[in-house]
Order: sequence, then structure tokens, then C-alpha cells
Amino acid sequence: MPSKTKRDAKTLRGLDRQKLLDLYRSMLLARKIDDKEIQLKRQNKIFFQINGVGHEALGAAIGHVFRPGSDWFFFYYRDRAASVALGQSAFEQFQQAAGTSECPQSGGRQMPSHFSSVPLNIANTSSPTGSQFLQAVGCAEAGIYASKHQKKSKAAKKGAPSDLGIEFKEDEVVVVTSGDGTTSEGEFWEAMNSACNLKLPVVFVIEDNGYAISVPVEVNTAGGSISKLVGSYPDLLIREVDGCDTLATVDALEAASAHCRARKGPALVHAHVIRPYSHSLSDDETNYKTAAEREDEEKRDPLKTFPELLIREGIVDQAVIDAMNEQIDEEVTAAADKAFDSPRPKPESALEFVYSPDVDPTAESFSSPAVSEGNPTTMVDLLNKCMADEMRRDERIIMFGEDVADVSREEALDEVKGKGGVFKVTLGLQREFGGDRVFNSPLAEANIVGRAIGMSLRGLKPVVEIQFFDYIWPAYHQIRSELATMRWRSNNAFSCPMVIRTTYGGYIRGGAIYHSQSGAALFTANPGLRVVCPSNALDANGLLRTSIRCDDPVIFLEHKHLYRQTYNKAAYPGPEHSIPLGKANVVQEGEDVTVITYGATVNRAVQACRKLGDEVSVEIIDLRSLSPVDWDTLRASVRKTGKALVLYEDSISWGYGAELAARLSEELFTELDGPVRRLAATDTFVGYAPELEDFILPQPDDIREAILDLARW
Ligand SMILES: Cc1ncc(C[n+]2csc(CCOP(=O)(O)OP(=O)(O)O)c2C)c(N)n1
Ligand SMILES: [Mg+2]
Repeated sequence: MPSKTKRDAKTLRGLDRQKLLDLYRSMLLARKIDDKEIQLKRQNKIFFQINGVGHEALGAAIGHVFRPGSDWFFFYYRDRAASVALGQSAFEQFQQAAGTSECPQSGGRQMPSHFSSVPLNIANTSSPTGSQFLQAVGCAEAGIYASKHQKKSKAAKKGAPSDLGIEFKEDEVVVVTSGDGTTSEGEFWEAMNSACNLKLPVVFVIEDNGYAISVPVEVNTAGGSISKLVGSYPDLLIREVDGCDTLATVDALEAASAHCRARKGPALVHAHVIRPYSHSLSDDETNYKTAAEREDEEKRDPLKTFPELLIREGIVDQAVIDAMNEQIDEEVTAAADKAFDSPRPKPESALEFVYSPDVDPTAESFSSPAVSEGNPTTMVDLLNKCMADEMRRDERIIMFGEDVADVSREEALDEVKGKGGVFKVTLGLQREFGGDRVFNSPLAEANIVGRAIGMSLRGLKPVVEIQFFDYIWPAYHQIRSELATMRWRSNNAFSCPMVIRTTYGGYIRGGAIYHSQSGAALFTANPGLRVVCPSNALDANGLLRTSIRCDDPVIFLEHKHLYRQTYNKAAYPGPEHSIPLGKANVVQEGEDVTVITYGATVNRAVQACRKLGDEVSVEIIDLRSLSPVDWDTLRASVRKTGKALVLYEDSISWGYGAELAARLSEELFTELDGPVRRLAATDTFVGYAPELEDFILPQPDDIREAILDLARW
């Protein structure tokens, strides 16, 4: 071993030669991967390219300050340098560009620069800008919950469950990055609000390159500075820094990291960087950036300034820089070649990992009969009892939403009865399980689902409530783009099993447009989601249990009108009652016509049949689970009767029943004795006046008519 030279001993801002060279190496590797990818794209060997050029000093500093495998990272597409600095190899990056089957980031499913790593705790990156913020908040909450739980269970008596199976470090932090333009997304502000309110260890790193594609920062951000704008958030440490100055950036991130590790609150690092290669290969920034502006950026390029600094300060000489350049060129070429020699995805592998390969919620093992005790009670009560039973059994279950807690100010618990949800479905759960497990969210639906995704990524099991289906839309982006896709897009590396309970539907007299919606098809149209809809109290209990124990995200639709009907009550079925998903219930058997329905129209079909008397023999099928669908039961019934009426509460056109009708017509064409008919709501919204509501929604008389009409064929 050569003895240490004077140069080895020299440090810059406390960083030794090796650390400084490591920083440079990450920056250089990232730049060269981008350059190589650009070449490959121009040769049509890869199909997309987006670069992280100009963001490398910041990325290398992130990798230097934070801890892969114990801190968590929610990145966006410019974080190539951060990813390699944390430990991702050039080969991993090229595998994604080439779209290989063994690419650990997505198995050929996502574009390049969608970073992801289980061992490094880089949560799977998606393409929508800004959806990562709330997930980072939830991820930080999961770490705090696991830590508190550990402490409690150590203190608890023997036999108490002690381990949630969630790995965490006492001083861990969550890093979330985005561009300047993305801070205009509402979810950024929702995340800031919750991170500050809960004093969470989240480091927001805003990589401000001055543009969102062609839109300059002052158009996106009032006053042009995000760090100025967030100045009044409580407990937020703010650092503004030149993100092209590697060492200043390390200092800023160190300060943020220390603030968060000491649990003083979140931090925001506003780093000014450059974007000299245009937004992506599909963009040419000369169309909107002046030559002078581009020249200024060029001067700040960290790949120029940092090695110059190292040489100027006597840390290295040009030969070291040249040698590193050569070595990385070779590494990059070899990694790219290896990626192109790697196995390609089998086309049919596209069907894998839409859902969990481990837990099949349609399996017979989820069929556990009711062991009934006590008097019949309501759907609200049996939903509540299911959640209480499951929470006793599994301490990973966390419940939050608007008004779901009994009382946020816990000191009042002894004096008041508690709210427990606007329909009282969660009443008493906070009282029994405490405010760490059952709590109110801000009035922000994306906040609820985004945070739940971050929690479930780490192994918690959120069972969250969206107060009204009518107001689920701010969360729809999280549901459709993140929740439904997580397992598939990460090739089964990440998943977010959870339950989203929401109340839906009309027939409530006065619900009108914004308290009567029922667009189930907007959820069943998303691969990756399970959609469940009970029509009675007993099924609600059994289906909710399966949904909670299932390994997939479940949208659990609770019809408000059914919550307290006497006809659908049942006795408490015990703590193990469960019903597999995808198993319909034949409510009544018949020979002439099959009525296929779910939710509040099940009982309306029964009423219609009562009115029919013996005129027509009708089989009524309650789907119970809208995705997956019990096609076997539907086929068998329609084969028997030769006639099918699909009855649903959505607007008739494009509604849930359209797919059922299409499939049945297609598959059973030769066995049908009449057209597959649909009866549903009008193609309007639901009106307030009873005359309007009754006309809009299918009523027993309408159902009777439709059955008679079909029977005549
Ligand atoms: C929700 C969403 N809207 C629009 C886009 C299209 N898009 C991709 S990148 C981008 C600009 C982002 O700018 P900024 O946040 O400043 O990040 P930068 O690319 O400059 O690093 C846009 C509009 C997207 N991916 N997601
Ligand atoms: Mg930008």
C-alpha cells in the first residue's frame, strides 16, 4: 500500500479526497449514462430518453448525505445521479432503457429514468409529476408508527404482539424530490401541510432548473421562488442553495437531514440547478431559451466546475480526472452492451402482477361461514364490528379519513360520545385503539389516499374512508395512476394493499347530484383494483374482512341507503366470517329470466318480483364483488334462463352493466332467447326533488316492466 500523500490528507469543507472523488464519480457516471442513452435513442435502440443533466451535483450530494436502505427515497425522472450515488449500477439503468425482463426497476414495463430499488429503499417512480409527495408523507408516518409500536410493545406485558414486520430506523428520514414546476400541483401543498402539521422527517428537495418544459418558474410560482413562498410553514427548515455547487449542496442537505433526524420537523431544500440538454429528446429548448441564458447555464455546469475545483484545491490532478473519465466510459459501454444481451420480456408476461401472486381473495379459504350470535343488527354495525375485530387481530391496520375519529382532541373523550364518521361506521374505534391508529385527516381526499399508499408500501394496512363517493375525485389520480399500477409497474417489487371504504348511491331522498353518485365503472375499469359492493349487513361484514386480509387494493362501496335498512340486518357473525371476492350470491332461484344486479337494486329487484307473483320465474343474482366478477355463476344462470336483465344504479350509458351485457351477449349468443337488456339510471345526474330522483333511478315498477318485457321474447 502506498503511504498517504499530503494530497490524500487534504480536505475540502470537511470532506476527504475519497469522498470528493466519490461525489465526482456519481456525477460523471450519471452524465455518461445520459450521453450514452441519447446516442442509443438516436440509433433507435431504445425508445425514450429523459436526462438528468445539470442536476448531477445535487443528486451526488443526496447520495452522499442520505442512507440507502434505511432512509427512504421518492424520486422523479431527473434523479439519475442520486440513484447511482445511492448504489444503482449503470447496468440497472440501461436495463430499463433497453426494457429487459430482468430490469429490477420494472421488468420492461416503465420508461427509463423511473428509478426504483427495494434494497436501496427507492420507492417505485411513476410519471405523473407530484404524486410522490403525499406518499413520502405516509412513508414517514409508517416509520414513526413502527417506532412507537415497538416502544409500546416492549413496555407491554408478555404475549402482546411486538413486531409489525416493518423495518425502520429511529432516526430515518424520507427524501422526496421534484422539479420547480411540479410545486404547482396541489398535492405538494397538501404534503407540506401534513408534514409540518405532524412534524414529520420529510426532506423536500426542489430541483429548480427554472423551467417546467418551456414554462419559466415565475409563471408557475407566485414571486418565482418556492422557498420564499413556504416561509411561514411551522417547523419547516428551509435552505436555498446553488445546486450546481456540490459542496454547498452537501451542506444544505446535511442541515436538512440533521433537522429531520432530530425530529424537529420537515425540511425544504430549494436547489437552483440547470437543464442544458433540453427537457427531453422530444424538446428543443432553443425554441424558448435565449442564447445568453444558455451560455450562463453552461458556465455553471457542475461537471465542469467540480473537477476544476478539485484540481484548483490540489485534491487531484488532471490525470486522475482523465483516468476516471476513461474508466467510466468503459463501465458505461460494458453496461449498455450487457443490457442489450439481457433477456427480453415474454409478451404474455404482461399479464403477471396485476394482482398479488401470493394471496388469492377468490380462494375457497376465504369462505368462512357466519357463527351468529345476538339479535339482528345493521350494516353500519356489522361493518364497525368487522373493523374492530380486524384491528384487534392486526396492529398494522391504520384508519383515517374525514371525521372518522371519535374526537381529535383526545382529552375530551371522557366527556363526549364521539363522532366516528358522518354515518357512524367508525364509531368507538379511536376510543378502543387510540389516536395513533384511528385519526382524522385534513379535508383533502388525495391526502388520504396518497398517504395511505406511502404507508402500505412499507407494510402497514391502511383502511381509509372517503366520506362520499361524490368527493373521491381529488384522490382519483392517486387511485388510478399510483394505487392501481404500483405492483404491475414495479414488476411485483412494490405493492400497496389497502382498503378504501366509501359511501355511494342514491335513493336517499334529497341526496341530489353530490350525495348520490354511483359510478362503479370508473373503478372497475382499472386493472389492479378490486371493487366490492355488499347489499346486506352480513355480506358487508364478510366481504370487508376479505378485503382487509387481501393483498390487493380494494375499493369498498357502501350504499348509504342500505346502512340501516331493517330488511338487510343480520346477527353478528363472529370474528372470522369471510366471503371470497368474485363469488356472487343467488338471492332467489328462477327459470325464465336472470336479473343481475348489486347494491341497492338487489332489494328493488326482490320487490319487483313480489309484484310479479307467479307470472314469471326470476333468478336474482347479487354480484357482491364488481371486480372480479363471478362469470361462472352468471353464465350458468343465463344458460338456464336464456334471458338476462342487467340492473344497475349508474347512468345507463357506459355504466358498469355495459361490460356485463357485452360479455354475456358475446359469449352466450347462441344460447340466448332474447336480447341482453339493461335497466339503469337515466343519462343525467340525480335530482333533488323526489319526483326527479324517482324518475332518474330504477324503481321496482320499472324493474317489473323490464322483466315482463324480456319474458315475452
Ligand atoms: C401530472 C402531470 N402533468 C403533466 C406532465 C407532463 N410533464 C412531464 S415533465 C413536466 C414538467 C415538469 O417540470 P418541473 O417540475 O420543473 O421538472 P423538470 O422537468 O424541470 O425537472 C410536465 C409538464 C406529467 N408528467 N404529469
Ligand atoms: Mg423545472
